[in-house]
Amino acid sequence: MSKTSRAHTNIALIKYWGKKDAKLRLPLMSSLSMTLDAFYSDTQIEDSDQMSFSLNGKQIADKSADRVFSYIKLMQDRYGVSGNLAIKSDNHVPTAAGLASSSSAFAALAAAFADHYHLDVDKRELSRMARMGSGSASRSIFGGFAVWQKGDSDESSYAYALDEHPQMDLKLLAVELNDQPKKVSSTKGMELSKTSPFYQLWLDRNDQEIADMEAAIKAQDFTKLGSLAELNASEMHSLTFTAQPGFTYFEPKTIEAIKLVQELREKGLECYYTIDAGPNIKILCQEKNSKDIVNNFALAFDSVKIIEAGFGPGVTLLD
Ligand code: 2P0
Repeated sequence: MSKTSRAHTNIALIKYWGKKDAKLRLPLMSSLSMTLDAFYSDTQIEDSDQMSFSLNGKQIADKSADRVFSYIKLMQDRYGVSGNLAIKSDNHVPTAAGLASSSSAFAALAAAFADHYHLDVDKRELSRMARMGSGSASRSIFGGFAVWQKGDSDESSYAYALDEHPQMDLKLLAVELNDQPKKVSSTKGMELSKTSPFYQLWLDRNDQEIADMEAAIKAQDFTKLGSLAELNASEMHSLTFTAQPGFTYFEPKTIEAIKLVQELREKGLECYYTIDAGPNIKILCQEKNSKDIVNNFALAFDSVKIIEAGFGPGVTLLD
């Protein structure tokens, strides 16, 4: 049996939104993220007489199990190993977080796979392995701030740690506005977005956006970091509006929440938003303001669920 591997989810501050190679999951741009302490996946693998996948204690036999099994097959072929496996995963990523669990799930699965077969892989290689399960999982191998450099091949596309133990005062508030499953998958949304007339501009701006964000992190400049993250998320969502045909992940409450963030900022309660491939908003703020921001959201939205997260660690094997 493998040890239990634990990986945390991450939130992209500069986003991955476009694939160059869907099979290898090579991205068209580099991305930069914050790993989050509040949300994680635990995974264990053992030999078995047939392939099985259980999630949060329940046997799964749907599309998500097929995705896990085809990933295992891909990794077994890559490393010349074989055998049926029982895969057990526990996701500590509440729906209320509005965060995709695929980043922590595939980072934990890659690490459990490497441990089960005693593969001699370093974190860079683990990041490449995780990338092939889900692009954003490449970044969850590392704690703190991580960069996934796009590269142009399987060998050169991996994440690395920018700062695994940041001293910066930065919190993320995951605000649940809507708990319905998203209608357009990330993979589909990325492909559709390529038809936007702004898509080339999105790619052209990537190097500068990464460099600017790295500088903001180095300077521990919260205002710069928040403004850049908000702009990058808005650029990503502009691609969905301007795709042919256009679509959006936003719901009416998403717009209300964006306006509230803008109002709070004007009142001196500094905060910024970022939004992934769904209607929920994540707020970047400093510890001193987080309670006030939560209270303002609770007043504006009935029975809203908000979870606060700080910096999380990279993937680890538990004893
Ligand atoms: C990100 N997202 O950088 C971007 C921003 C959503 C918006 O990565 O297709 O599940 O498995 O490689 O990693 C969500 O997509 O995509 C994502 P696949 P993934 O975090």
